[in-house]
Amino acid sequence: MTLPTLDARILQAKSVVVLTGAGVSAESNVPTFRGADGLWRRHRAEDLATPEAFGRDPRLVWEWYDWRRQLIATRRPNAAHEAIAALETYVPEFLLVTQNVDGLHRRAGSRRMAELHGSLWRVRCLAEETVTENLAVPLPSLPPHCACGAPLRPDVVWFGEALPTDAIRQAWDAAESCDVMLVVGTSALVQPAASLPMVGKAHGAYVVEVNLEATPLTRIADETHYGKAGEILPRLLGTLAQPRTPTPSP
Ligand code: BV8
Repeated sequence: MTLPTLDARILQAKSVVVLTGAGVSAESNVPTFRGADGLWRRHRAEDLATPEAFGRDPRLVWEWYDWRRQLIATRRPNAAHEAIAALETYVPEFLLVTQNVDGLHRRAGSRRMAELHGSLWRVRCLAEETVTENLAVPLPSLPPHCACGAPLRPDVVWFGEALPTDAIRQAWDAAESCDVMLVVGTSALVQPAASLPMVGKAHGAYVVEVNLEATPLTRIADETHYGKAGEILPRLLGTLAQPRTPTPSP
């Protein structure tokens, strides 16, 4: 008995979740966290992506984020982002759950999305707690300040910080009820995001992993496809990776 192809399985699915990590942006030349050119290589996560680091040296932390914003501003979504954005238009109940903060999924057209770790392109006032979009590249001053005079922080989730409740609830609910979960470009090391595929599997989802290498998730995945997401997703998803052609008006 031959297994249904993934696109056929997705077409029969009512609900699909896609979980992405930094690997989905690698072919846009955005450095991943733990790869050979990884972001953490030049900096230790503990030194920069924590509230303690920000409290100790907000300027150093903002220099790192401003550098990442400037780099990502010159990058474009790749075929993997585009395939995921197209897939969303074919599935009745679809949720993209991303750990990425680079904004490339949104630029590719993804809309039904939970950003578990926030976004580099939003800032939060430490006094008013207000969150605003900020696309300034480079930032005019480091650390930037709110109009009220208080310092701003990146609206991202640092290590030791809780994830946004609405995003994590949305992701957990979707993982518990999806028929297919596609996991793309994550080392599956960072919690609680890394637990989502196990939640999906435990509730009967068919789990498909796309990665350059094996991860802690590989042993529970129903399928693992080794290679670059920008090459594999269009092949795996077939016509579902192509934007819907608008039906010509009669
Ligand atoms: C929390 C935003 C509690 C900032 C990030 C349980 C067990 C163990 C540890 C913990 C646990 N619970 C909590 C922890 C601690 C910690 C944690 O998980 N630590 C790990 C390192 C062990 N978790 C937390 O602190 C979380 N908070 O749990 O708080 C709490 C609860 C209530 C109240 C208070 C507190 C917060 C975690 C979020 C941290 N923020 N980012 C920023 O970006 O600056 S995490 C950071 O890592 C990014 O978001 C990134 O996305 C994420 C995960 O990494 P990946 O995306 O997977 O990237 P990576 O480079 O690792 O891997 C890339 C993969 O792609 C590789 O597998 C590679 O092979 C593959 N690849 C590369 N190229 C391609 C490719 N695949 C396909 N195609 C390619 N071309």
